[in-house]
Amino acid sequence: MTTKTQTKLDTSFKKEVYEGLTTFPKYLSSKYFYDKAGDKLFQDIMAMPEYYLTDCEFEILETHTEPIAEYFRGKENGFDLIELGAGDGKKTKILLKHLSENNFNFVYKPIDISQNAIDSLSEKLEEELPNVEVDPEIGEYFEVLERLKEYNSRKKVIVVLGSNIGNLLHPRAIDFLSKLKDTMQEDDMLFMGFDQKKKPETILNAYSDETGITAAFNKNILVRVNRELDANFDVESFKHWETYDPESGTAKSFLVATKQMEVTVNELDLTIQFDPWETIHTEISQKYTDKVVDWLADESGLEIETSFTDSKGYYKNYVFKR
Ligand code: AVJ
Repeated sequence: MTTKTQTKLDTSFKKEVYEGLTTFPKYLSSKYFYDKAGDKLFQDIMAMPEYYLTDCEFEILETHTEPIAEYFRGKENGFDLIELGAGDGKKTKILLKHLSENNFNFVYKPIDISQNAIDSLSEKLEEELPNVEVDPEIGEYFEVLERLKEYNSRKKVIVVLGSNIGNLLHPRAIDFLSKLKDTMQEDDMLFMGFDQKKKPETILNAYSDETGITAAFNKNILVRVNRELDANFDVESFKHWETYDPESGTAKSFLVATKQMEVTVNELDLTIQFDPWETIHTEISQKYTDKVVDWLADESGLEIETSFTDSKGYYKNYVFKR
């Protein structure tokens, strides 16, 4: 990571934490979950039986590897496979393996906000799929989108897995998709995972597991603020709480103060008060239907070419064109 990017992330972190803790109701952005401990906790989440998203997307990629790869295939000069929010790349590896074994001509460009994730992904790929050319980048989605415009000499396949778009409320999702569309040319495509609406219990369980992994993941943002901004959150006095509204399809995570507290954030010269049961909203995980994805695509100037789903119909990966 360049020093410039690092500084930019640092200042936006400070700015956003200040903003989020001084407005009412309080919030902290889920994009700051992913430090070293957060990356590890998210990997633990993906391995939990309750967190069906990972298994479903795995199943989709495994069952439909060939047709998906055929959508990716470029002309003579191949394609750039650009993955936003690559994380540990476990699921993408299914596709990479197939593409590599079948001599597709492509470069894999994983992009992630987490330096840790990118480092370990690059190392693993070098070991497991040495024939795949990997060209990683660190950055936030919107900032990376600008740079995507440079990849225009051949077909671009943009991949966003894990229902990562679910962290964005619809207006921001449309903004994101529109900006993706703006970087796309005629033959380019977008391959994106959207978690679907389903039985509310199933969704709630995925975000409030009994073992407390999701709770630890959510609270880790306070641990991070403590460490990086010299704050004194009493992390154990906050309770992880999840809600799911089956009408809007929005799952929301909160940290709830279980008592009156005063917290000092030294790096921000800030002291804040929590009333008993006051909340910090940390994350949304939006659930979708075909209708909603159709509407998002329409609003963004994209067209759905096809979609793939798992045997339970819990999750869908859509192929978009502009
Ligand atoms: C990585 C944003 C897709 O919202 O399902 C998992 C993150 N949060 N458990 C999601 C998450 C709590 C995840 N995304």
